[in-house]
Amino acid sequence: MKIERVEVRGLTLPLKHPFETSFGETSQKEFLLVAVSEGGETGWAECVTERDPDYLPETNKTVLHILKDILIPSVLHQEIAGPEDLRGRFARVRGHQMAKAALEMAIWELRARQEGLPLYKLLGGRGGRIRSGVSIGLQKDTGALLRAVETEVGAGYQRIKIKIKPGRDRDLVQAIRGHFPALPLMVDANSAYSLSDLGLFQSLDAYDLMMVEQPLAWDDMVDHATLQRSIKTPVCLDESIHSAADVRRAYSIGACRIVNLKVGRVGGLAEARDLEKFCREKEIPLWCGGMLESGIGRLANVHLQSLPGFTLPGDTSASARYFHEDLIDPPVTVAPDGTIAVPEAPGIGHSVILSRIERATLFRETYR
Ligand code: OSB
Ligand code: MG
Repeated sequence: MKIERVEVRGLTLPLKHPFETSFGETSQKEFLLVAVSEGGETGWAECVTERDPDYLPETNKTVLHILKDILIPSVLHQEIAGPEDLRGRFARVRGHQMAKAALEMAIWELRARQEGLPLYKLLGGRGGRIRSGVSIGLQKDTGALLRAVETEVGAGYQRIKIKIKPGRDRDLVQAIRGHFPALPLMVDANSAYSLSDLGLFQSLDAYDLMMVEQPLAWDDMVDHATLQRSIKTPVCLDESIHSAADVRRAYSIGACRIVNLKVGRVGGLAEARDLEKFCREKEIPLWCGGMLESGIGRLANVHLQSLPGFTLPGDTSASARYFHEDLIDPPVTVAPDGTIAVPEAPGIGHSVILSRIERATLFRETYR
């Protein structure tokens, strides 16, 4: 392959409802899209960074810098064997996984279109349907949370995740369990706690949660291992996992029993495949996280989840939960049985609607 043109766009899309986590509230999604072209064909990918470094250190501006000054020059007009080749090319750059993933995923998508294959086939997935779960942000009060849970259970989602933060944790879980005793339920703390909260997590053992996601610091594994030894509920790592090697390390010290994979967080699809293989071989339950993606990133997650190592429902839910009008057509929909169809058309498999992208675009940079 020889990439002839790369376009990076900054977009803004209003979220239907503000999404609140322990690190803050988002009501307007600000994100980057990368488009790579060769011989009249274009591949698309979405970057998972946000404006501020409150989930992980990368931001839209650090990604722009790394793409423009380092990663794009390393691929533009160069002979590339294929998308698998990019990890090696990007290896000298430390960190910046989200920037690497955005460019790498666009090249995977381009390759899939060139070969006339759905992305999942290139990745070694099975196609068919994937199991969908849902992530519910912090709500204004417990009543609002219970109504949101009821709505999503009614929509068919196979498991419900709620966000927690100090002072808004045990009571929320207790209230949900009061109304939905058998619901597959989990909590995500986004690193809001420390080991001094051990008592809280021990008390959560009483509620039969599927897991507690990233309770402790975003850059920690050792404290998570201490916590996991002291509670029965499985710990799941999100923010702490930046590579397949990180999963190997976490596994070797018992820092978690379940893994959340986000392609942007691990630097791309090639790394994601290695991580999936490790989890499959070690029988570590794995699922795919989400970052409130538009349809472009959402569909890439759908394809990836048809790999057999994804044994638990992910955070990929319907486009309509987030956006009035998604950037793809048709939007991602979830069937009443809580599953999503893996597209069969080339690339991500739904049409990218350029007029909607144009309308949401704040700026655009083209490299030739
Ligand atoms: O921790 O999984 C997370 C959204 C933004 C940043 C971090 C997270 C999330 C979610 C939402 O939980 C998942 C989704 O619905 O896309
Ligand atoms: Mg999380």
